[in-house]
Amino acid sequence: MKKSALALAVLACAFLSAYAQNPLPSETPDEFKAPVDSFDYVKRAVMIPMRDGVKLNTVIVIPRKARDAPMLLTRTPYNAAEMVNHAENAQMESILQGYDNQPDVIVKGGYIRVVQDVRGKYGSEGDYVMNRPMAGSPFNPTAIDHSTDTWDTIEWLSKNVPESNGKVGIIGGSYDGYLPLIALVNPHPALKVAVPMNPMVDGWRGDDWFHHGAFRQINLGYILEQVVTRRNDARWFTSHYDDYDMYLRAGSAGELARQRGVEQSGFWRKVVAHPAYDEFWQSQAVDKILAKQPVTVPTLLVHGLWDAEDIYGAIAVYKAIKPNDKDNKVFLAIGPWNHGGQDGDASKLGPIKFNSDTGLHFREQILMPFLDRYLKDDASAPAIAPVNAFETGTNKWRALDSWPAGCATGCFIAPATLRLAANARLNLTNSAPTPLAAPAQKNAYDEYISDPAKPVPFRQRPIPPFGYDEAKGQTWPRWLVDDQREASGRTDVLTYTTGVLTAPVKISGEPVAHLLASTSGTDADWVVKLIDVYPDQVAAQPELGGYQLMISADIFRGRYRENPAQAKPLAANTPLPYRFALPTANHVFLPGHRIMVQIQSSWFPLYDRNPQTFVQNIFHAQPADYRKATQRIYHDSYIELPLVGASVR
Ligand code: PG9
Repeated sequence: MKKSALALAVLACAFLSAYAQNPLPSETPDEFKAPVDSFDYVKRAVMIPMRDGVKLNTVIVIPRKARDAPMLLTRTPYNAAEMVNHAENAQMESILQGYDNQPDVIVKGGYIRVVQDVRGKYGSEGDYVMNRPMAGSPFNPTAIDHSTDTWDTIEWLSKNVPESNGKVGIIGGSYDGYLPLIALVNPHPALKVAVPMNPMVDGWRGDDWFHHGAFRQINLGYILEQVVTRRNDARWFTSHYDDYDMYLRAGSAGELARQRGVEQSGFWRKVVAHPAYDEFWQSQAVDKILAKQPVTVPTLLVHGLWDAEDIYGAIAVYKAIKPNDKDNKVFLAIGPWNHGGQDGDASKLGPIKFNSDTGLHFREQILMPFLDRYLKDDASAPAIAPVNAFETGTNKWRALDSWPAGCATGCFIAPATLRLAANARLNLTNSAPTPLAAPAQKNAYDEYISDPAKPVPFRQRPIPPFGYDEAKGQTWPRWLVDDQREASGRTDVLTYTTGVLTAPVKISGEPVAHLLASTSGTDADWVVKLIDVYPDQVAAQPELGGYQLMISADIFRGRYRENPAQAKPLAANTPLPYRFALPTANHVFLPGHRIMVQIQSSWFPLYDRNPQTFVQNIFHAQPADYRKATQRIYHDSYIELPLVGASVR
């Protein structure tokens, strides 16, 4: 008995002393070793040192059997780790699904995938500055910018990834499309190709922040979330089911920003300080920056005809650098895409069908051969045409030598005139327009009351919040193909329409709005929409009967009519000429269709309201500044069209 008691006592002591040290042993190992040997890839996360010592989080995904493989780099402010971890999966193509990755191209091509957090975001060190101005510019006194960070990154990659051939391509869309453009400034010798898709290029003229001076207040949430925390933890919130109500109740964009804490964003304070196209915006315009650079790196610019976010950038850069392209290294792909639409299935957009998956065509027939040719030195890879442009209306791809070009051979582009006329008529003439700058004949006019208390919705209400999750009803990405019928029925929207077309009318390039307009106020916004009106009945797709599809549309803030860098009040009740380009189109108005132009003075809440009385800075406009105005559009006004005609043989 005693012995067993003793033994028990010994056991108890041992247990108690063990218990005292480790009351309940953890079930977690000191270090978990992920069993990744079965994966078809190897993933490495490295901190790459920049020349100023800041280290950037860089995730490298290597196909398991890779040898001499080229590297495809994306630099991003949108979380590198997440971009290469779409799912916990043993398969490389599965983890690369989603934005910017082109998984089918990367995996079929055997590429090494590299994604890096830009400085100041997520896993990277350093400070974040939106679209960091170029080193040495008045707004960046340091020696560091995205060009130097990209150079240092490629220098490291070309020497520290033994599975690679030391060659790097850089690809990305939107902000990630702006970064490949900046990589072209003093490019690293191992940078062999750049693919800027839907790039942010000029935030004031026509990309994310303003269009011709009108502020895109729908991006207030982005300006908050993207800037105020390193990992985008802060969240914009909505307070109304209908975004229209939320923005209208707040009054000015500045007031809503104040209510939502956006003033804590350093970038917002810069936007408020620079409402005009001053040195702050001009010095950041990437087309202007690149126009001064030699073209040394083969570059494939990618543009979406219905890009709701950066519809200006790719074409602006193409126009800026193509004249310097002595060695034919600049390529352009234009598709019927919304923002980033080329990344996925692009067989249709909203109800508009393209009769083929234009996204797959882009990746297989344009992107893949382009990358193979320059990253693998694969001379056997088919050469792509200098320009591949999808022609909407006819749904045909066109291989062209340059842009704008209506066809490969046998056609020309000449200015035609869509002139406003009485009784809401629109007359198309093949003659070149007479510039409004000449003393305009003050013809008849049409007028409407623009009431800031009832701004024209940019889409049918209730308007869901900005977002990309269709499952939550966030259809922002495809709003440019919304039916414009609702607007055409409003008394504060002027609508002009041609008769039914009996022959196709093709346009390739930028339509230009020439308005002769007056306002009873001292400031005004002018919105011009060029619209394809479908036949009253479309048997194959009944919902397209009478559909009013925007082909090209934009807004112009009147205060900048003389000088985008200097806002000036408008002379009230005085017909004044306005001229502004609309986004690029490559469209055929088919027989049986009609051409329509709509003109209005607000596009809400996408753009902030113009108070219609001149104030120094609209971000600070007070409720009393917002007043109704009587707008007059004179029939001298016209839209200059880049009309494609068959050349006389
Ligand atoms: N260019 C896109 C964007 C920028 C700013 C606001 C909203 C969108 C993008 O980088 O996704």
